[in-house]
Amino acid sequence: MTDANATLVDDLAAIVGASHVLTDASAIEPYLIDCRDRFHGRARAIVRPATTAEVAKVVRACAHARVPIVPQGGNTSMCGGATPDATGEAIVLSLVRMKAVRATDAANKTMTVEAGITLHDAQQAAQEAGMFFPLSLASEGTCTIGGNLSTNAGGTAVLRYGNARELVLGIEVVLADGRVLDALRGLRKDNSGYDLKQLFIGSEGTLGIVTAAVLKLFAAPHTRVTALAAVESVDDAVALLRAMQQAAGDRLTGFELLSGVALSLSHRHHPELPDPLPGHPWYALLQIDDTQAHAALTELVETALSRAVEDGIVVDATIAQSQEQARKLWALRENVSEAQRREGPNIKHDISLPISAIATFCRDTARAIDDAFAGARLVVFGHLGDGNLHYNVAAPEGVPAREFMQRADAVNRVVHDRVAAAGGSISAEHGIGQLKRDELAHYRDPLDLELMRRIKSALDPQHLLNPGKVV
Ligand code: 2HG
Ligand code: ZN
Repeated sequence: MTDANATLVDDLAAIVGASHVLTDASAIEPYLIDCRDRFHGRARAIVRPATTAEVAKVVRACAHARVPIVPQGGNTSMCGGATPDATGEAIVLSLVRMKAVRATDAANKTMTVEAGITLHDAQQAAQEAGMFFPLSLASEGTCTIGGNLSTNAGGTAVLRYGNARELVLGIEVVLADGRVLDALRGLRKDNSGYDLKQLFIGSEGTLGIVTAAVLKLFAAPHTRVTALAAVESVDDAVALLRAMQQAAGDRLTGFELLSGVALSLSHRHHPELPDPLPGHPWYALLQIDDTQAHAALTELVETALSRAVEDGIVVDATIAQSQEQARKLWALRENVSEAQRREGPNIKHDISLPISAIATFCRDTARAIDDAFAGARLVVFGHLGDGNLHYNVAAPEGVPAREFMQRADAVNRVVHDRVAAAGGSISAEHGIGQLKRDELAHYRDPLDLELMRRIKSALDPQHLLNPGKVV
């Protein structure tokens, strides 16, 4: 360790306590590798403050020493957004000790939490207060609210409740110079100038470090119906989405698409889960919720699905008869990503498109991938109700997964060119991180990028916050 680094580490230890500045190689390793094992970074130290005031002091010390800071929550980024680069210049600022629920307000339907609370614990806290926080995603046991906000996380209930962006009324942010922006307001209407919080939400820790947030809560659902429908094509899945929206209105909370390949993969790794409608090319998993305890939702869904069968949109369908059956259907969906990971690395595309363009996109892109990379296996699933697909491409049978990953740039070009042509986005809910920085530069309008860089320079003139991410 150089003298300058030793001094900084001492200064940081004086702020957060020596036991919360980690430098030992084995202790820091988990913070340096992303959850997909794509990026192996290095860092001077992992620093774990317990309060906003400590975060502010750490940032001030680093700004003074010109040391970069990589903010980190649960380290579940799909794009290496929370992992430091390989230079070893940065510190990782882990927010996991900041997990307090600072306040709940039943009349205002809000809850103020710190950034390091896991999404699961935030959901639990809302439930204990008799309310509901709807953000829901597969990594909710590990990911944190700070990370959810920094990436504007989506998940499986966006159709009804919106992305993280729509679920936040106020935030507290430590700025690059160590000052604290206290915008922890719980207002549903506030037109007093620029909406600064929205600048920080989705900026992946490149403009400031979110330390707390006022979250919007909702009335808890008391009746829930989950159904799985087998369909012949993506066109039919889109037609079913429209039919269900017509039948259930905004009670349609989630509408997920799964290819037969994706569902079988999940099932292969979880043979204990049911396989109620085997052998179809596509599936839709849908959930309808009502705040009333005895809403006649099952009848509504049965009628809508029967009509869809009569109309030739749905081939077969099943409705979960118990909460346990519903949980298992959802587990089949939520385990797809993990099942894919167990098969080896794959080339992920987290894309969004106008829903009306999705079926054509899927047809054209499947053909183009097969022409260019014969035998490559598509694992397509995602949040059809939001126009968001995980269009993942895995190695052909017999080709080692790591070897196929070397073709990622060429595969990305085939997929993302078609996304761009259809007016879509190359990142729907996973963010940009370090994985998609070049793709962003390739596809975003130069004026968009110029404005982003100007905002970055204005808020972080020394470029110390999460360097190498987003822009
Ligand atoms: C999901 O929807 C996650 O399951 C992960 O966003 C997607 O692994 C993926 O590609
Ligand atoms: Zn997803």
